[in-house]
Amino acid sequence: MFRRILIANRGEIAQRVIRACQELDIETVAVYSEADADALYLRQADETICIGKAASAQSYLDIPSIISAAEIADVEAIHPGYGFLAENAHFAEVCQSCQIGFIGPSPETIASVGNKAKARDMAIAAKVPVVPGSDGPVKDEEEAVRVAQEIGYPILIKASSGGGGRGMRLASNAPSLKAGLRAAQTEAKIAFGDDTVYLEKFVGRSRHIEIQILADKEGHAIYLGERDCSIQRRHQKLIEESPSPSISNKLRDKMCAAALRMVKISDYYNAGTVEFLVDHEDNFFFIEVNARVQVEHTVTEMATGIDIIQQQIRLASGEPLKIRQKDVQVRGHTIECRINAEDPTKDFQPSPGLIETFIPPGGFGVRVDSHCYSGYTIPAHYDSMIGKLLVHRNTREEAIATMLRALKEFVIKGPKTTIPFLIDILGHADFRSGTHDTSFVERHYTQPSKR
Ligand code: MV4
Repeated sequence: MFRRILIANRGEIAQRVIRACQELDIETVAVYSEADADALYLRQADETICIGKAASAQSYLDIPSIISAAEIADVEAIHPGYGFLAENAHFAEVCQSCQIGFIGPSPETIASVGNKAKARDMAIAAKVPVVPGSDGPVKDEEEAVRVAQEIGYPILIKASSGGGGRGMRLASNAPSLKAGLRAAQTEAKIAFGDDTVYLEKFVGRSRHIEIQILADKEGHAIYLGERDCSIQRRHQKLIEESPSPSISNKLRDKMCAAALRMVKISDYYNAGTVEFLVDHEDNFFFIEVNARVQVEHTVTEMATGIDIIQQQIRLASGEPLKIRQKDVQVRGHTIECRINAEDPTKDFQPSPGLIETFIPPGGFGVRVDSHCYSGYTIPAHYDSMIGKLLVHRNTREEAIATMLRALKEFVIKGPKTTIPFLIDILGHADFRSGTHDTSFVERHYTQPSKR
């Protein structure tokens, strides 16, 4: 087991990893930018090192600076969290070449599943259903138009190096396909340094269901049930839950088995998520693999009682997977709401600044993962998520009631937050009935002009 770990991240996930390490008697080294000097997680770490300026490129994305901190602090491994360098194969490689453990998959696996077109090819080879689409990247307009004719519009243009909705364009006919192709390639070149794109038939009225997996370096892998992440706004997840209110046990078993086949064919180890779409006829389609721990890993922790971060650390240290599939039980119902410092009355524009009062909710079945406190100033430089509120109860109805009570109890004075918006969603009939799909937010909360 590792003696000392550096957390190459900030905010609530840095705090989450520090807590996991403390319970494993592992010393922690936290890094921070100048904008995070008053962050709560720094007070919980054994050692703290400032790695640079507020801008992510000069701190949390600065590989030489993070590696230097790791060398100075003499750590044995780095936990990348999510975002930033978590799915950067080059960073994982640099760790490897510096004999520093990387708490995640191998650089090769990160690179292969990180190329969404290659991941599709692996899914096909593993007999995992994929959406009808192009056979690998499309070379030019002619090929794109021909493929689109074969599979039928509407078509989604996706960046091979994208993911999470970035670089995606929807086309409903040949002219919009040609325009969308150029736009997607330009955006992908700038954002990812790779302009290759592939096509998929757009699956409308779909639900976004992802399977959490854990795998060791000897090839033993288990699934930890699913998370339904269909409540999203512009590809940002807002509410996640487990189990999904809308899939049968038969469909669940098929998706979990498919997720394990993806793990096997990609030589995946550590924690990961296999993402699927489910259409309104209960057909499921592979979308992508997320080679990192996700924001919403906490939903699965509450649902199964398994500490995913501690499992990541154990697996990265070379321990075999000790949890057997038959021991994994998804109990009760878990719902998570992401709390963002954004103003729902102003098109969700970020609302950073001083938190005058911060009083998180508590009580039966409530968990709050947040790095905020009264007097903390939310910096403007990073993602607007300031915490996660989770509830775990025996039934979905009870979980919704507890979540509503907890959201109303949450006091955050100063910055605007999405709490009122979340309260509205939790009260909406389509959400409460569990019949919603990924178009829910757009359909119920987006002015026609902004659709
Ligand atoms: C799709 C899709 C429909 N058809 N692919 C979104 C980002 C990444 N996780 C995959 N995503 C999707 N891929 C096909 N062929 C629907 C989504 C999707 C989505 C798309 C638009 C708006 C919101 C969405 C929420 C979840 C999934």
